[in-house]
Parts: sequence; C-alpha cells; structure tokens
Amino acid sequence: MRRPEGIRAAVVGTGFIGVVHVDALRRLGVEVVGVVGSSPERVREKARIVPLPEPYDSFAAMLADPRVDVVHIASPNHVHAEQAHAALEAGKHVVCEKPLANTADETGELLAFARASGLVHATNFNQRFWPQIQEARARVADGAIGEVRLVSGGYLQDWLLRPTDWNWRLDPAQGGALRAVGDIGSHWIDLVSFLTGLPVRAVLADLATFVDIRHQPSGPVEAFASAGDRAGETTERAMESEDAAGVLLRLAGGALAVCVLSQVSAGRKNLLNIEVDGSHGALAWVAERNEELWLGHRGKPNEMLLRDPSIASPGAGAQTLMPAGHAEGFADTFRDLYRAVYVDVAAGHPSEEPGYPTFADGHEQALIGEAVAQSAREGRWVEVGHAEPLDARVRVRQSRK
Ligand code: SOE
Repeated sequence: MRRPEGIRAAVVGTGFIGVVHVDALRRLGVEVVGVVGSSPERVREKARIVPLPEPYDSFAAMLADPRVDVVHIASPNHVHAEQAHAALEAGKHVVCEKPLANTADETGELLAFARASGLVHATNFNQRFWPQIQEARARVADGAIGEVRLVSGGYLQDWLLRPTDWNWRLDPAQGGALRAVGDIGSHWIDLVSFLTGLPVRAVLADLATFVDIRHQPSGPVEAFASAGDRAGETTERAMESEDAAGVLLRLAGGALAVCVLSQVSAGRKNLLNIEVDGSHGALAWVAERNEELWLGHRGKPNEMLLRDPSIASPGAGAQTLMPAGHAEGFADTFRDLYRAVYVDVAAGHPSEEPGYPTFADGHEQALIGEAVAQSAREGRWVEVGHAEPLDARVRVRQSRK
C-alpha cells in the first residue's frame, strides 16, 4: 500500500479554507503539486502572504496533470458538483468541501457516480475530527451516557453581522438557497448523527433574514475578511438566504435534537457547541474550549476531561498526536480528516467502512437541508426524504456520452 508521502494532491480554491487544505496536506507529508485559483495572478498575489505551490492555468490543466492523485475542492459551492464529477471522470480521488453541492439531486447523482468509479470520495466534515469530539463519540457508543434522548446546542458566528459584510455565500446563485443552515448547520447536524449514530428522520425549522439589504463591494471578499479589505464602490443587494435558523430534528429511536444557527451573533467568532443527554449521563463540547469534554452526572460530581491521548478511549486517541496540555486546533482537524482519507487513497479504493465522511454524508446533509427549507416554507414537520435510487439516472447520463 502506498504511503501518504508518495501521494500527490492538487487543491482547487485558494481562499481561507483552501489554504487550510494545502497546509494540512503538507503536514501529512502529501505533496501539493499545484493549486487552481480564480486566476494564476491572484494565486501568486496570495502566495506572497501564505506558502502556496505554483498555480495551474486552469481547472482542466490541473486534471490533465498525471502527477495528481487526489483533487481537493474548496471552491464556491455552486461549482462543487461539476468539479467533483470532472475530477472523478479524470480518475482522481476527490475530497470536496461541504456542502457537497447546492441540491440533493446533484449530491445524489455525484454519490452514485463516485460509487461507480471505485475512487475515494470524501466530504470535508472536519469538525468530526476534534479529538474530544472523537472521545465523545467513543463514550456514547460505549453506553457511557445510556440511551440518547436529547441533543442541543448550535453554531454561532458574527462575520456577517453588518450590512457591509460580504462573501460569495450571500449570493444564492453561488452559495445555494440555504446559507447559515447549509454552511454551518451542515456541520452541526452531521455531528448529531456522528456522535449518536442516529439518523435524522424529520425536521421542523424556522429561518430568519435580519439584514435585508447588503452592500456588495466590486471585487471578491474572502470569508472572515476584515472591513479594511473592502474599500471602494459597493452595490446594494437584497438578501434571500437566512442569517439565522432554529431547527428541531427528530432522530431515529425517538431522540430529539434542537439547534440555533447564526452568522450574525456579535462576539461569537466560530462557536460550535453540542450537548448529548442520555438516560444516565450527559456530555458536552464547546469549540472555544475544544481541549475539554464536559461529563454530566446525577448523584456524583460532574467532570471536565482534558484531551489526553494517554487516557483516551480506544479509537479516539489515535486521532490526536500532541501530548496533553499541548493544544490541538481547528487546522489540525483537517490534517486528521485527511490522515483517515489517505489510508484509502493509499489503498487505491474506499474501504468497506471508511473512517471519514464520504459523499454519502454530503448527500444526507443535502436531503436534510431540503427538508429544512420545505419545513420553513410550509410551517410544518417534514420527513427527510430519500430520493429514488439515482444509479439509473447515472446510467442514462453515461449512455448519453
Ligand atoms: C464560514 O462560515 C466557515 O468558513 C465555514 O464555511 C466553515 O465550514 C466553518 O468550519 C468555519 O466557517
């Protein structure tokens, strides 16, 4: 089996998250042979600030490079499906940022095509790879809190609080119809099933757009870019997608999940928090204190478990390299996700039980997102549907070639 060192990758998208992909791969020993940006000039300009490999002239030029084994897609959401499809057709394994695509039809077709290709396919739900999230999952699976009853929490940010804040995610043609739900809600809802093993059966949601008009600057603006980056003329744009959402989720077996999602919560920079309450215990994790896992008890003192690979649950400790007290962070979750993905890349195909989120998880989140949008439109509970088997449609698509 190949070792990660012998494997080469390319990254599409050189914004905030694309650069995190490049860094994480390099720290794993994977050679990033090139990147694709909005233009080679913009990549070279960015490379003056952060270390990036040479840019390709185009996406097609990257696909034609025989050195590339894996394509990482960190471009705006609306091109994920076509780029992932083209990369698979070119025989490349694919790691695609979430959301996998902007509609469940696209994600379903992509999943069927990826499965037919025999190549490795991963959706970048990196938040699963916080060490104490891994520890929490192991404890729930081991029955430490008893039967799961309630999952609560949310994901709060403030980078889109002001009418002058802008990013491509605010344009539904690029970001998709759902914004807070699709962008950060997908992480939280994915964690619900990751931590509990329980799929989402039905949803009840309310969406809110508080900032109705935003001022779009002339040039592109990266996620979390500061106001100073946006000098010059602006255009007023009416907003369609949600700034915030409240979502109830019914899980298999009767458990309930409740979350609040917002990108307009002043002072909350990237606050994901989640609590799982069971029949005889509870546990909770907060991104701002990510080295800690809170354990709730009745009849004895609660506990705060500091990340420590020497006492981690079996399977959970494998993900964390640093000794206790040497904090791991957000960027490390990408490295640890890719460590799991590249085990299969090195084998040349997906394993029976992939140790990472695949396109199936990206498709699941797209189905849940569409149920959330329908519930908010109609003001009622909506079952999470599972589209008809799309393999037939893929065959039709392939026969049209
Ligand atoms: C912006 O909301 C963003 O970069 C998301 O797109 C990421 O998935 C999240 O991890 C951090 O915030």
